[in-house]
Order: sequence, then structure tokens, then C-alpha cells
Amino acid sequence: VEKFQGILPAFYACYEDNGEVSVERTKALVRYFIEAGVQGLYVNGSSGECIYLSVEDRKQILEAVMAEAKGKLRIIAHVACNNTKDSVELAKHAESLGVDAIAAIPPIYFRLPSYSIAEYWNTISAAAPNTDFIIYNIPQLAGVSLSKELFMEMKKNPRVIGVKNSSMPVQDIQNYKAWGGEDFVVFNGPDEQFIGGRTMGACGGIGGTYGAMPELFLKMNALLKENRMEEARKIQFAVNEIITLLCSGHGNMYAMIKEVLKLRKGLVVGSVRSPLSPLTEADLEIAKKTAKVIDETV
Ligand code: NAY
Repeated sequence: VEKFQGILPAFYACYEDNGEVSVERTKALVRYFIEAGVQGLYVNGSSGECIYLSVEDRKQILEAVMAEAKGKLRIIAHVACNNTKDSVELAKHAESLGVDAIAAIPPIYFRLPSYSIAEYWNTISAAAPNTDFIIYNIPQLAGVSLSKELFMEMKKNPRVIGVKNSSMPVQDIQNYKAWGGEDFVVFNGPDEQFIGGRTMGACGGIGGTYGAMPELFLKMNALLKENRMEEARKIQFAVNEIITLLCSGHGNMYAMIKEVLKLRKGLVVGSVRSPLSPLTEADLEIAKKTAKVIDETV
């Protein structure tokens, strides 16, 4: 559990202006996170637009991240590709780079029985035999939730050390901790209830909006460690207003966050990949307002 405490931003895909993966911009974003003082990164997950990236893109991104971050940040590589073969390839690749753990969502589109999902996850995990495995539970997007039956089946695999839980009931965190045992790692997924998840037993958080305002999540986490709940709650409420702003444009939320990074830190990491929508002219005004609100809050 020690190893995976704290704030692990979900890493964003960084593109050149022509939409191809940018190695240089990826490295610059890693340096930004190191300077911010976060504990780790969750690479090629939802916020990393994984379902719109090729296997090659994903390898290139992880290689660039590891080149900057190795030894400085805990790196969890999300390797699920919706088919076992490509996921296995990414798991092997991630292990060869020395990541701290790999993670995977269940396969999407077809509703598979639990035993097929377990087989999929265990096959991926077996491809990286020296690497810890983290289950990514995100029922609202994947269409399957991590049941007790599936959890218990996965617990038989000694490499399964944790769950990144993005379901909305915070009670799920309590259950996964209870079923997993003392050393089992559970991450809070929904940024809007970070303090709720931590209070229910999450050892840290992995989140898609952390990158826009890492200072605020680090602060909340530090306050919680000192049992300063009132102050943590104040920040959480401010964060939730910021998240509402980030989601209020016509363009995709990650495009908005990338614009905010440009405004706040001068970081240029491109926009988002189609079919996600880029920002409109009107969205640029929202981004300016959001960046200002964040700067005033930190
Ligand atoms: C990932 O895999 O990139 C994440 O960890 C992202 C988790 C995010 N959940 C979703 C559904 O995208 O951080 C949350 C989310 O962006 C945040 O709560 C704002 O709604």
C-alpha cells in the first residue's frame, strides 16, 4: 500500500499540431508533473484517450514517459485494448520498461460473462509475470461492474494488488478494501468525491482533472492525512466548481484541460483526437475563466 499512496494524475495524450503523438510534448508534460510534486502517473487510461490510440502510439507514449519519470514517479500503465492479443503485447512492453504496475479495464462492447473477463485479465497479467496488476473498475463507461464474484476470482492471482475504482458509490471502496485485505490498494477514481473516497479507505487517487490543478489535490490529500476535514472539504467544493467549468464547453473536457495547461503553465500538448471534439471559440473563453478560477483557488 505504501508504494501507491498519494496523487497520481491520469496522464493526457500529447499530440503534435498535426494530431500525431508527440514525444517531446509528452516528456514536457511529465516534467510538469514531477515539478508539481505528484507521486505517480496513470498512463494511457481514459484521460489518455487510450481507445483512440494505436498499439504503436501507446508504446511510444509509455517509452517517452518512462524516459523522464523512471525512478522519480510511480508509473501505472493501462494496457487494455479490448482484444487480448494487443493487450498482451502492451503488457509485455510495459514490463520491459520497468513500470510499477499495469492496469486494465474489462473488454467493452460485448457483455462478457465474468469468467471471460477473468481469463482476459489473467492472460494480460501472465504476460507481465514480474509486474503488479491493478483492476480498473469503471462501470459507467465499460458497462460491467466489478462484482464480488469476479473480485474473488481475481484475488487468486497474487499479482492482483489493487483496484482503481471509478464507480460512483464510495461504498465500493469499503467493500474492495474489506475483500482485498489490509495490503490491498484501492484508488479513488471520481475526482468530485476525492475526500469521500479517501475517507472510505482509498490510499490515494487517480484522476483525469488532477492535471489541471495538481496543487489542489495534493493539498486535499495532505489535509486529510492531518485529519483537517473542514479545510479539505472547502477545497473539494472549490474543485467541484472547477470541474463543472471544465465540463461546460462544447469541446471535450480533455481539450479544455489541455487549454487550461497552456494558459496556466505555458505547456502546449495539442488538442484531442477525433471523435472527441476540439474547443470552439466560445470554449476558449471558458478555458480562460477556468484557468483564472484555479489560479485564484490555489
Ligand atoms: C483515467 O483512466 O484516465 C482516469 O483515471 C480518469 C478517471 C475519470 N473518470 C472518467 C469517467 O473519465 O477522473 C475521472 C473524471 O475525469 C473526473 O472525475 C471528472 O468527472
